[in-house]
Amino acid sequence: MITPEEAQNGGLLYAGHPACPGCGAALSVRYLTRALGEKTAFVITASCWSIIAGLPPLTSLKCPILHCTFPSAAAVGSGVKRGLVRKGDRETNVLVLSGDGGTFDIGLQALSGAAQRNEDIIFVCYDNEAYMNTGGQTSSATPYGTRTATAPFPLYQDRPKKDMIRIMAAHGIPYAATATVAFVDDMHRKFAAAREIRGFRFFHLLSPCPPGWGAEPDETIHLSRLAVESCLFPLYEVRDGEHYTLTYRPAQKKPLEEYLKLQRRFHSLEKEQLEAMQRQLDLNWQKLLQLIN
Ligand SMILES: Cc1ncc(C[n+]2csc(CCOP(=O)(O)OP(=O)(O)O)c2C)c(N)n1
Ligand code: SF4
Repeated sequence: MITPEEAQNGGLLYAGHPACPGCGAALSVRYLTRALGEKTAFVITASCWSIIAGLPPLTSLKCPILHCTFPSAAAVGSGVKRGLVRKGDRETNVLVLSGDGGTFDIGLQALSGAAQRNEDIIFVCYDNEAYMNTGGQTSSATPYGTRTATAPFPLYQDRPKKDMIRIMAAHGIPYAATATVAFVDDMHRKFAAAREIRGFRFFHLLSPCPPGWGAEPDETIHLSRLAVESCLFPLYEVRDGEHYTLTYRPAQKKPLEEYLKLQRRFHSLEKEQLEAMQRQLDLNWQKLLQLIN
């Protein structure tokens, strides 16, 4: 549980950063760095976060940052960590921060390699469900039914979202977890736990993006909560690739439509498509419950 002192501090993120109002990706980093502490170094891929981190000599993060290309992210993170250890620093957390495009698509090869080698790094995917920094193109994290810049009306994403946690768990890594900004205590507890674990740790953070999702900036927390309460984005963790634990169980599952109707990216959906999405969600939720130990 986050302490009152921790809740007061802004983590490693300065105020006045250039993210859009209501940016879930910026909030995620504010919260997760409260748990990781000052001895953290960031490796950041090309993404909105390379802008949010600030153009040198300005910075929004109170820690070292290395910007890298998409495909190399996990390899660069591994190299930074090994270099620090070589210099006698075993303490600093090396955190690779990447969007869903950089994680689910372009960086997947190096990510899989680093996970398989069990490199001692924390890989964080903030998932805004498209390539937002370049105008909102479809990624393989974009959910079925979404209108994106590369799927203009009347087209929409017609493939399901990749299940990244299951892909990472299949590598047998020590720790993988989902988290999102409406559940600050849950996120804090998971990053505090990850800090104490050695080896590869992976986080999938659902991060609402008001301009990209066609949502109001003050709805970010509400959307994040609805995603969890509808069981669209369950909160859980997986240890050693096989021990699945649900960290929050909604008392009553909310209808998916409540979440979708607040976002213009879903407004062209027909009733049949909405029903198909609800059916798929129900199936995914049942499949996850079967994995819970
Ligand atoms: C190999 C490569 N392809 C394309 C680009 C252009 N590019 C820069 S940022 C970006 C979008 C990144 O999307 P994502 O990883 O989802 O992060 P977000 O922008 O949503 O934060 C793209 C396509 C690039 N820098 N490198
Ligand atoms: S486009 Fe979205 S992810 Fe990027 S800074 Fe703005 S709100 Fe954040």
